[in-house]
Amino acid sequence: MAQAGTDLKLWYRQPATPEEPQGPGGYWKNSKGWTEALPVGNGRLGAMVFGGTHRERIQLNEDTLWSGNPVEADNPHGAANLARIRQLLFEGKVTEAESLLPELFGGLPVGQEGVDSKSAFGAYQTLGDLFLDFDLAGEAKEYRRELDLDSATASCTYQVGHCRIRREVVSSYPDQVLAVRIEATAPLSFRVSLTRPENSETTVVKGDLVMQGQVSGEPGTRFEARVRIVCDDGSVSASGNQLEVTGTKKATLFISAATDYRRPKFQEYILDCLGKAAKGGYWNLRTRHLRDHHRLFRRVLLDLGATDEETPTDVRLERVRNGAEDLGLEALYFQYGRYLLIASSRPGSLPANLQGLWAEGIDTPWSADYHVNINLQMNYWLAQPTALSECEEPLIDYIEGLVPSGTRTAAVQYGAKGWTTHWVTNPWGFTAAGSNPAYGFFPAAGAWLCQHLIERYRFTGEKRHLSRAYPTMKGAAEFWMDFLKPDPKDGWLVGAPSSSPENRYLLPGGGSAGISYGATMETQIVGGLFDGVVEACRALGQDQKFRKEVEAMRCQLPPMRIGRHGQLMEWIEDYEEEEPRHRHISHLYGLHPGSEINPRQTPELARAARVVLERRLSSGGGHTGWSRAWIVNFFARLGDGDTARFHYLQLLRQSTLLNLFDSHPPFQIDGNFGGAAGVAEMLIQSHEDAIRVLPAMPKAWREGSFRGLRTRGGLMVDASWEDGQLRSVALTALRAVSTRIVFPNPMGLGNSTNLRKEHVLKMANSAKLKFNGPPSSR
Ligand code: FUC
Repeated sequence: MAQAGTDLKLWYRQPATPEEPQGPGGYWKNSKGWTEALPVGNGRLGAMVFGGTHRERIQLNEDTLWSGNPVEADNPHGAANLARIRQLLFEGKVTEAESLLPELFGGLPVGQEGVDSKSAFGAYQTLGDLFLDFDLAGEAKEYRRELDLDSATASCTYQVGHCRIRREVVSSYPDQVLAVRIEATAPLSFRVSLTRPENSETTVVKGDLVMQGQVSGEPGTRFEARVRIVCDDGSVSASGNQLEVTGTKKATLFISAATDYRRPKFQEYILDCLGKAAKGGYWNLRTRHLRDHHRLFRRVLLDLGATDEETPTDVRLERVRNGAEDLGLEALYFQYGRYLLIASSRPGSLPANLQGLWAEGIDTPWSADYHVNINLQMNYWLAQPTALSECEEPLIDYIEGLVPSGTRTAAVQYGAKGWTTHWVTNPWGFTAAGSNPAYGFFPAAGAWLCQHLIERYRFTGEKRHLSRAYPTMKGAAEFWMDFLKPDPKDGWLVGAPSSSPENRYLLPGGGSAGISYGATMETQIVGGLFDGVVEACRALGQDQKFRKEVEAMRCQLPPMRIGRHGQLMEWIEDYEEEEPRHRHISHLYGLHPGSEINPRQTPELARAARVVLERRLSSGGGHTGWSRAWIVNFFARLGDGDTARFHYLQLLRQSTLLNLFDSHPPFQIDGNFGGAAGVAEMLIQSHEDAIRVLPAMPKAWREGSFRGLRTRGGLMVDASWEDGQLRSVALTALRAVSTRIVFPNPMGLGNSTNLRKEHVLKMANSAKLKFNGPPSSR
């Protein structure tokens, strides 16, 4: 499939600002140059390529390079104290409950608030930096640096004197190595070094450059990175702890790295990968890399009708910030989200963390961990609709991996069956509660993660996946079946204590509180989990007795209610929020990513959801990248394409760095993924009882097309439009399909003149259907 007509390159006329890596601890904000550098990755090995002319810096990551260790942080008295805390909340003694909460019920302090990489909670850290120091006399000219999303290659070309130089960097999934290819028109000489801010030593071993070390923790993750240089001409020699390359016109650096996190014999694994890759040579590696990447990336095409490959990306971004229209950049940002997911999450890797795969320092922002009160979930919103199901596998594995410690947390902390987790997790299985009332007590995080398990089934229909996921979903439901209790006023089943992530509310008598009971988001998430479990029991034909119990409890959850401003209430009472612009808009979970609220079946709640958005936005909300991205998805679900696009543009204008990374600030990748997911929501929706094509089409996207988007129920959809009118839709059934399809304007099957806005679909597996709109007025 050709990708013509769409922008698929980020490019620049200058290298990323060449900043030296700082020592440990200095990275919370990321160096300026680092967010100009360009990312490549294969899910496991990541690199940020600076493209320097005389000194190249390639900052490296390996997905399991985590400090810290497993730790039991559940409060051993939690279960015994729960009833008291709950009783105080039910009696309206919120301040008292909140003051006792950290001590009586909070998790043990292990630094899980994510600021100290030396704590047991740990942090995701840089692997180190690879430097290439070229012996070049004179200034570089005719410089160009780019990241080609279609080939997943970062490259730079320039000229010094009469020597033309081209370098390209790929991270190969099939070969599990990074490769740097260097070609020059005259012999080049350069030194190669590997460094890390702490805990490492670099030596030359049998001609390879080898960096080894161990980070803090008990016992602390051991790691190794190894560079092997293969030159077509010239020579390679050791010089202290560096390699020296002399007089080459063509050379390849093969780089592999691993830790003992998942492989006790990680050093053998590295040697094996390097040996195979180097033996086959760069061009064979590149061929395998392209085949692998194209298989995923080329499944989806988005063309918004305009492209501008002549203007550098930083200049385009600046123009958009100043109000210019650049539809090509809007399409590019969408595809960049898909690119970044392919690069940071592949079968066998850990899921994309707060920074995907790319982290510069030792004390990384929020430990670059897995926050699960929005961030990790947002990272995967685009996986199913944009045809990257494989890339979601690390998340599925990760959720399962939380169950053993989450079961302990449920038992120790709550005396409950099943499993749960709270607002932050890490690859060491951290699931305990925190001690801060506004964010530490979010036991609905486990249930929220389970949404990805059932949604994957809704999209793919994979029974094997569902059978595997069902025990995890059931365990999450069992926790809630134990934890929910009738509230004293209405008898609804509610969680207590309960929070609306990170937000606090004003108490009628003065002061504020972060906990309550039956917070709206929690109820929505638990309702969604129960629905998912019921659906899974039916689909698998098992556990019918349990299903009935779940159904019975589902009916007793509190209804969503509308408050004094006409807003959907965030808490069980109509409280005012302490921070009206709060970045978490948790109670709209039911609108997105849940599906309880929509303009057709629940118009009043949809209106109340809009009031929430208006109130947040009029107080300055949407100020973090991920929050803005969520707002894009909300408006798309409300069917308001123009407002959705306005916020998509705000994401580009206010929360996007020069390499198009999302900025919280600092860099945080969730906004990239959430923004791309928002575009998919504007183009196609399938969360109700029908497939809706162009459900939230912005007027500014006058003409265009997409190919390859996926829906729940198993359809692949291609569509094109002109003057805002849908012109053609092609459907491919990826399994037997039975649904309705709804168009924004009348469409007819094939060449039929019988045009309607809605059709009933029954398609056999692999069947194709084509709908056409009325003849174009042009
Ligand atoms: C959530 C958010 C913060 C930040 C952090 C990593 O808890 O509230 O804004 O994104 O995760």
